[in-house]
Amino acid sequence: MTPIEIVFIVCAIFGLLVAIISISLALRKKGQNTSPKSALQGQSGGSSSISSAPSKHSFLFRPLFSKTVDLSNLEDELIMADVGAEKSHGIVEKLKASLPQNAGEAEIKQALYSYLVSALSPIDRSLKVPEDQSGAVIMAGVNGSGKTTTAGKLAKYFKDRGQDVVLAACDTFRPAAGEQLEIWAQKEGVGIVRGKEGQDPASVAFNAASKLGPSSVLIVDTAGRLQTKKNLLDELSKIKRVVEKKVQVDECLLVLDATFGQNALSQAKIFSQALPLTGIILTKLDGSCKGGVVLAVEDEFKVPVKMVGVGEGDSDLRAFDPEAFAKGLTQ
Ligand SMILES: Nc1nc2c(ncn2[C@@H]2O[C@H](COP(=O)(O)OP(=O)(O)O)[C@@H](O)[C@H]2O)c(=O)[nH]1
Ligand SMILES: [Mg+2]
Repeated sequence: MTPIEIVFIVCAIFGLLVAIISISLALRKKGQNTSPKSALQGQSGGSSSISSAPSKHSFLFRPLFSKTVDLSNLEDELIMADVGAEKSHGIVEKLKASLPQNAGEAEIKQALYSYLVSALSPIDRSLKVPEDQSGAVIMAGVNGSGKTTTAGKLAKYFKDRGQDVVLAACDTFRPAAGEQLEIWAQKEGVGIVRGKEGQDPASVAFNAASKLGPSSVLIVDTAGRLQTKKNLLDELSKIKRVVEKKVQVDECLLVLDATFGQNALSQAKIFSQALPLTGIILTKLDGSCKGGVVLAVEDEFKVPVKMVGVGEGDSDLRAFDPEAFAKGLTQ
């Protein structure tokens, strides 16, 4: 073998190795992009790359059905996907009216998609907090539903919109709750007012409302202990009353853990007695739940799902988009 032939063979082997490494790297990257988590989180990919402004089509819901559906098992499948018995029955009756008895799965899914879009799209789901004057948002919900986390995410949302934010740590029962909110305030660079342990939550809310500048947003994080039903009701309505002495309360948001399914509804009913709810934020949709609970909660509380929580990070809050919802559910 001549020296030229040896050089030629070495170059060929080297070239082959470079090609193999490039192909395997490209395949690995593609595999990451199509992992179940990023598919769930929609077009924007991982949570860190998602913009804070709740965007359209940025979160696809999980498919509603666990098996092939036809008109005979549709109602059961909807109930199993947390839609709720009454709502499921109503939907199936509506679909049956427009579908042939032997309708196949594709036809049923298409009809369900159209029904969902036409039923959910006309509802106004915007947050009513003005950009050019001060406003307030009160968070309510059972312990662990995601109130404090969502308050932090909302702080980022309003701050990114150009507004000053003051967080009111009104869960004075547990010191850890105030600390948790304090961490969010530091992270997002917004103001916070905390009280002493056991302090009247309404007085903390009032102090925080007194600190608002022009076009600032007050976000009131509250406690959600259900053991003391009467106290909870009194506490929440008093918080709203005192805040209103200083600033208009634009939103009373019920925070619900979607993974609780139907149980989330029965637990949260009490909050609609305490506050005139204006919207729902469904959290933990990145978990194992099926999105059917959206239909059930709107039916139960007669207020719109305005946003959904899809992770623990500050950018993991999305506007609820009926079309993406219907598309994901019926895919
Ligand atoms: N995966 C996930 N976890 C969440 C979401 N929202 C809140 N959490 C977590 O749920 C737990 C309870 O949340 P927290 O805000 O303390 O609930 P609170 O008791 O209602 O204030 C915390 O571990 C949060 O990080 C979400 O959208 N997705
Ligand atoms: Mg909390």
